[in-house]
Amino acid sequence: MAMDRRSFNRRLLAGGAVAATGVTSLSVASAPAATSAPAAVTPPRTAPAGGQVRHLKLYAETLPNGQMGYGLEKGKASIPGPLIEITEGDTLHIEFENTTDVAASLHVHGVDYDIASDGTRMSKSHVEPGGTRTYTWRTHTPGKRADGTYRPGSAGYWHYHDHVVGTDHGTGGIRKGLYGPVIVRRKGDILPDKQFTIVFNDMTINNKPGAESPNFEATVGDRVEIIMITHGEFYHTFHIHGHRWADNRTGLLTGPDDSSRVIDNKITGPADSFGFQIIAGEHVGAGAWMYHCHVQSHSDMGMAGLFLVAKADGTIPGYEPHHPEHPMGAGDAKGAEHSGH
Ligand SMILES: [Cu+2]
Repeated sequence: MAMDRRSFNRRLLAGGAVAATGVTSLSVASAPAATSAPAAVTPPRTAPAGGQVRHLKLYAETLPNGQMGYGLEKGKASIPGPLIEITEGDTLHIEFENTTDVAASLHVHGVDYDIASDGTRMSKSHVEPGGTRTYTWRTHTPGKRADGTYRPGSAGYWHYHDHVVGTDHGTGGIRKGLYGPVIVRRKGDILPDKQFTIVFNDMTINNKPGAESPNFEATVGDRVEIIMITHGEFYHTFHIHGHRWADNRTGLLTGPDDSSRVIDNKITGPADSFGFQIIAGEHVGAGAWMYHCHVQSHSDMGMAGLFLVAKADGTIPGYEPHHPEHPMGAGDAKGAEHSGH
């Protein structure tokens, strides 16, 4: 009897192992769509060494709808502002022109700058309406201090924002859209195929109300980089369906011995920023993958959008772009509210 049970258990175990192997080979079998994509078979490009002096022109503008944005050209301001990407060792001179009718500035996180480039009223580094000022951002590579301790480099996912509109903390400027992403690469960092910036600002995504939350498009196999920034009054949690990343500087594991935690959800508060790269649809395939704040009332109020991952032929299985004003099935969210009465 006992023997029987043991052999039964052994058979079950063996069966389980076979089943597990079957599942593994199944997922391998479904992977070719991803592995045969050009991005996966060609080694990704990597960041070259820094050390250059670069120049940029940046404008602060009032948008037709009363919001405000930064742009690289007059009349081309956007929310979020343009992605500014440099490499450790680079110096960037930004000639900033304020075309709005209020004082504004450019204040950056993460890089090195003199107090004259702080972008605050206290340091008189703001810009009056119609004025221009050059801000200088410097970066450095990691190394050793004179005392032998490790000195981190500037590499990271950072951001810039106004610091004077509305209040001396730029509360009005940030609320209206004066913010944008900064990436400082380290030599050898893997470069992505596509980049998307997602900013949770108060209860909006990229200053768009819930019904207009932005969607982002990629093809299976694309190496997609997400730059995630938070502003405003609340904490949020960033979650994306079907994809995971490493909770470290690059969002990528360096190998099997990298003990960084792999996550698919991250708490984020005002002025936090992080970034990561994912291979679109890896192990999960094409689809309309949701991304959203996972604070339930926030997602119910519309802090949710779609990561639209298409097959190589351009189709997205199961996705019907119905009701553009309710892309996330906001009716369900309303129903949930009603059921609360
Ligand atoms: Cu939230």
